[in-house]
Amino acid sequence: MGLPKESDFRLADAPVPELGDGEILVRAMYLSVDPYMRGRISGMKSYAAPTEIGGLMQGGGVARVIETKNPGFSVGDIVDIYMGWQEYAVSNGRGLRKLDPAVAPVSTALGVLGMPGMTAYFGLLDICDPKPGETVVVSGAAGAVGSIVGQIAKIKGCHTAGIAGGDDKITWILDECGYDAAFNYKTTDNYSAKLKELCPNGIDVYFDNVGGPITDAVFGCLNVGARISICGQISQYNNTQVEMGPRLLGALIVYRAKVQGFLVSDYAPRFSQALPEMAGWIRSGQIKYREDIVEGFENLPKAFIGLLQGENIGKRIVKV
Ligand code: NAP
Ligand code: FER
Repeated sequence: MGLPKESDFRLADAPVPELGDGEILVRAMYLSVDPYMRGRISGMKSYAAPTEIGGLMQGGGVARVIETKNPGFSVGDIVDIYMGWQEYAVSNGRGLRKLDPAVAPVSTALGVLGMPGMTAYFGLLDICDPKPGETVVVSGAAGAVGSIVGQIAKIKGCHTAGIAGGDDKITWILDECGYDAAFNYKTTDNYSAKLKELCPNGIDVYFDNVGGPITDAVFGCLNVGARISICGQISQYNNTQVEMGPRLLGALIVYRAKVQGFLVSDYAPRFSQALPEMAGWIRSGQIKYREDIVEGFENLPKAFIGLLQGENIGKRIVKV
């Protein structure tokens, strides 16, 4: 309960298993820290399977093949692999994606060209279907997902407003990610007044990464026919007591708005179409991304705890 502490984590040694036929051994290059990992260690029911006390923290990684008994892989191949917070892992190769460093830096497989990028893509386009001229508001707008959502909305011809928790974050999303408007929720008292100022035509689409009082304020500024994508509720992940609510659902009647939660994994069959489109937008300069790289395997817990506190700009990754 509450914000995890470094003392909740333990670094442990274990022997590297012998390879069986068809298996590969990989060594981690980059490991991901993501907000959903909080759900694994909450003791509450979550869509992410729990990590038991003493178990390995699960998560995505980018790793190099260092030994192989699988004809589909060569030593030196770089793969996107769900390997958890460990330096070495054995895999049968199923479900691994080989990465080409010539296409993009391989670390992007954990960010813009990986799970968070696909979350932005489908959570915006599939759930909200933004139309040219509409106003799109994004919370968590300077993070791995939110920074990409605003840029896709811009590509679709929308007016975009972002909400994030730092002046440096606001500068980055305005100057680099092309958000039309933005505000720092940590230094703004009246979110509702600010939203009305920044979105004079009302809000047609809301991409919610955070929940809580920010989302309450957006609900009061919707347009008729608004669409709301519930991507994450990070403001609630460290709560020690479940908050009551939502209480503002009357707004959905007034504005005949639609709210939908989604999981990126449900779109996995469509990633192979969306990834090349995203890569094209990066090449054409229409999508900018930023990685927030923390060095050192031993710093995984610290990097994860800092992510939950908003230390990161863009996608936080640990370089092993
Ligand atoms: P991220 O935004 O890069 O990092 C998390 C950010 O959350 C922090 O930088 C911090 O930024 C913000 N935050 C922390 N506490 C907050 C609070 N009390 N109120 C408002 N903001 C707070 O993380 P991400 O990987 O892109 O994930 C963003 C959200 O998407 C998360 O809620 C995550 O669970 C969700 N997600 C959902 C799916 C899905 O399939 N549904 C997939 C991926 C991610 P500030 O400085 O702005 O506070
Ligand atoms: C997944 C579905 C959802 C997944 C991650 C998420 C790593 C993230 C959800 C969140 O951050 O709330 O299959 O795989």
